[in-house]
This record gives sequence, structure tokens and C-alpha cells, in this order.
Amino acid sequence: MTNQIITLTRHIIEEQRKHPEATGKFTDLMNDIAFAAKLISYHTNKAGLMGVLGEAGSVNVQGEFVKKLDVFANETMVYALDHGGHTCVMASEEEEDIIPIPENFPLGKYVCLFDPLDGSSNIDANVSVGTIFAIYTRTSPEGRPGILEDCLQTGVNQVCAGYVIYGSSTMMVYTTGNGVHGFTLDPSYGEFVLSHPNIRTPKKAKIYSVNESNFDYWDQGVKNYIHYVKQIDKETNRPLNSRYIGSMVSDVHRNLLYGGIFLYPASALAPNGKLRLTYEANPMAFIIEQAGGKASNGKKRIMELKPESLHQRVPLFMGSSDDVKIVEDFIQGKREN
Ligand code: AHM
Ligand code: MG
Repeated sequence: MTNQIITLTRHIIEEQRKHPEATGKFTDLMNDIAFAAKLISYHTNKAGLMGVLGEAGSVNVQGEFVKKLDVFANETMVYALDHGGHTCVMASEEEEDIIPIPENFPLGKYVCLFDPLDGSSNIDANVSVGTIFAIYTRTSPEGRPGILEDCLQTGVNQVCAGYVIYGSSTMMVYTTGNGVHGFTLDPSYGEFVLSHPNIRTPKKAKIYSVNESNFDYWDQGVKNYIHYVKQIDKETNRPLNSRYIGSMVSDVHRNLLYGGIFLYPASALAPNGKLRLTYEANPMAFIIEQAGGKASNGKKRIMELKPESLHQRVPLFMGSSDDVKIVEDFIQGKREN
């Protein structure tokens, strides 16, 4: 029976075996991320008890300071990844600058960028949130602390990307460029077990996901596309269904499984969109592409954009490949209806 259960660790070890040069450091790094994810999952599930156990920012009945969940998630990721000797530098949505490895810990060759708790503004309403991560190999010389340039690599250099969704169950979905695999956390024995091997996203979208309250602020191409997805046309399965949670990991995860397009366009209010290239768009793009989809800023492939700063924003269109191509055509003025 246990033979049939493929844990995340086993899966990673078996993947690594295909690379004779692998040292086991990557497996260690992924195990540390999985550990952080379990801690964040546990605390996220308790978030509804905040009012009972003490509000974030207050002192609870045990006299302990109750941290905001996104602060907790950030510290959990940093402390899980800073001491194992596999990373040389990190970066997080929660921190302005790169995160160095403390001097007393060994340095490794990996660079990890993450959004520790994406969608956290939803948490009080019990809406699913997620952790997103991207892993690179350092480009700066080994033996010294990693630098900003290590974190500003183009997405095509990612050696691994993943997200953890804290939903009705907790799942980790990751890719190392060899397909996309999903693992569900079994809370009874605290292991991520393979539940969704080799996820492929449908070529055609059934769903579109966008914050349509921004409609009037969008460029004409995006407006035309949204008009298009709502038109009735049996042959192309329109209208698409509208689903928007406002929590990217949840929106993209659902679309990945059912077929859909997620949009966060540029607007007059936010000329570069809202989402961040390095730790939101790039890792999700790597996963989507590995599942057979596409990710674009409307003109170019997300993973080929060169980041200029850590928290740079980017317009984002990703999901089912046919539909991302169509939205690109609308944005580039190649079609109007
Ligand atoms: P956050 O990183 O501050 O949580 O913001 C990112 C979130 C995404 O999860 C989601 O897709 C988007 O913000 C929703 O934004 P909006 O409320 O503008 O629709
Ligand atoms: Mg975020």
C-alpha cells in the first residue's frame, strides 16, 4: 500500500536521479519549502480563530504577540531556507531588498524568490490563498553571498517553480521543466502525496478571470477582447464563464485544471498592471507553459522579459494557449472582434 503512495520527497529524489551530477541540495531545498508550506498551511487554517485566539497585531491570552499571517509566512519561508547550505540569496514580496544568508550559515548555489502569501487581503473571508516560489541557479561566483543580479534573471532560467494553495485542501504544484505535478497534503500524516501527476491544461479556455471593475481604465484591445469572450458563438464555445476570486494562485489553479485565461492587464491606473514579474508572473508562467499553456504580457512571452528591479510589475495574460494567442492579437490590434 505505502508503495503506491508517492510522496513529494520521493518524486523529487526520483527526478534528481535522472541527473547524475545532482548533489541532493535541490532535494534538500524542496524539502525545506515543503516544511515551510506545512507550517503556513497550519496557521492559515487557524486564521478564522484569530478573533478567538487574538487579533493580528495584538497580544493573545498567552501573552504572545500575534503576527499578521503574511508576516508570519515570510518569516517562515526565510527561516526554512536560510540555513541549509543550498541558497546564496533570497527575495520576497514582503521585503524591499534582497535577503542575504546570515553569515554563520553556509552558502549554496540556489536563489529563491517567493511571494509568501499571495492574496492575503482575502484571508479574513476564508478565501484560498497561496505561496509562490521560483528557483534559479546563481550567476554570480560561488563562495560569496548572492547579489541582486542573481535575483534578476529572466524566467527562462528558472530551474524550478511552484505554488502552494491553501484551499479546501493544501496542495503543492511544481515543475522543474519536466511537466507539472500536484501533491495534496494529507493532514493525517503530514505528507504531500502525488495526487495530480503530469497536469495538462486544456488548449481552449472555458473560463476567463479578470477584475472587470477596471474595464474603463483598460486599453481598447483588452476591452475588445473582453467583449469578444462574452459574445454568443457556439462554435468557439462562447461566452466563456466568468470566475474571479481575486487570489491569483486560486484563480490560476482552477483555470489550469479546467481550462481558462487569467488576465491582469495594464490600465490607466496601473500602467504596468499589478502583479510582479519575478516572484508572481515568472513562476506561474513556467508552470502554465509546462502544462501546455502560454503566458504573455500581451506582446512578449513573460519568461523572456529581463527583470530590471525586484518588485517590477508586469501586465499578465496566461492560461489556455489558444486564448492567450487571441488576447495577444486583440492587444496588438490584429483584430477587433
Ligand atoms: P498581493 O500580492 O498583495 O496579495 O496582491 C496580489 C493579488 C493576486 O492574488 C490577485 O490576482 C490580485 O492581487 C487581485 O487584485 P485586484 O483586487 O486588483 O483584482
Ligand atoms: Mg502577491
